[in-house]
Amino acid sequence: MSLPKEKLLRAYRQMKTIREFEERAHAEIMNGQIAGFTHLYTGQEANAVGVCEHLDNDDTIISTHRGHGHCIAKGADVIGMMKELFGSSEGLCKGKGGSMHVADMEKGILGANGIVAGGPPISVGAALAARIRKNGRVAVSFSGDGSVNQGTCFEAMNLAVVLKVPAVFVIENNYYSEHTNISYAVGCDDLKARTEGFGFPVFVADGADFFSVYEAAGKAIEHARAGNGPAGVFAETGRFHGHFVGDPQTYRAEGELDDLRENSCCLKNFRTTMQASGELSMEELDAIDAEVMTLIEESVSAAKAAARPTPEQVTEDVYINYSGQASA
Ligand SMILES: Cc1ncc(C[n+]2csc(CCOP(=O)(O)OP(=O)(O)O)c2C)c(N)n1
Ligand SMILES: [Mg+2]
Repeated sequence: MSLPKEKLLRAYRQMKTIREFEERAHAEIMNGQIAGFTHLYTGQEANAVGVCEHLDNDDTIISTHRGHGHCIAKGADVIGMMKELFGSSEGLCKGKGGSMHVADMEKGILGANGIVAGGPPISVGAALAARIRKNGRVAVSFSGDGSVNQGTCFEAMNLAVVLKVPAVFVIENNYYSEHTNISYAVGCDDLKARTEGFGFPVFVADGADFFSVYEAAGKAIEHARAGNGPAGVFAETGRFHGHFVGDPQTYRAEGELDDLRENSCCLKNFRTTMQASGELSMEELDAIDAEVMTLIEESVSAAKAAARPTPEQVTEDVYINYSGQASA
């Protein structure tokens, strides 16, 4: 698959930004600088970027508890996100969302979501709004292998077909739901066929390969945008950290993590593909690496220096009245 150079550079930059954001967040959590429960997306970057590179600003995404990567890929401001993780009132959600509830309506980011399979129904609502308004938007939900046996996921998939709405269900199979392997949790061994049973096409991707995800997501999004109803993407992927930061990961096989980092790294795979095709030089990619490291450093310094909420601000935006006036 051949893409314009600008697009290639951007895709790599986005994946690298997610990787370094997550690795730095990990370090800052371990240092005690970031409070709260955090799930890192390291290893899965190609999925978020391969999908979001097809989306416009006004298309919507809904994410999961492992949502930093989806938000960055959809265009969330990295400094605003780091401030959010640090609980600053200057954060994207004034420090009240934190890691698991980053949102930015201006960017079509309807929010990360702590409820497993809470996203698919929301994306059907967003897709129905797009269909009624005839604005050509698509609504993407990202969810994990742990979401696929949830009733909300089934209901959303069925309703999307019935209403023929432009919803795209992206399922990232990282083989674990918390500490339980998919082989134990899912009763059938052909999830693609089971999902297609709802009545929409599902495109399969290698989640460690940006180009594979980009191609599969392109077909699914084109299908939905053209008014043919929902579509799905199934990507096999791997998370390089535990379920949450601090997870001792005793359920992993020996050598599993080393193998993942060595053989399922989307950044390494991207570099290998570029080296073989000659479309980008390693120097160009190194320059992006350096710029990303500077941005991440800047985001942490800004987050550490940023204001913390005052006692008065803590109770702002807690309730809303439906005449449109926020109340304390
Ligand atoms: C409805 C619901 N049930 C259980 C949980 C607890 N929980 C949080 S994350 C998680 C596992 C999700 O696995 P998966 O969907 O594969 O996503 P991953 O963590 O692998 O990204 C569970 C069971 C929850 N948050 N919501
Ligand atoms: Mg999973």
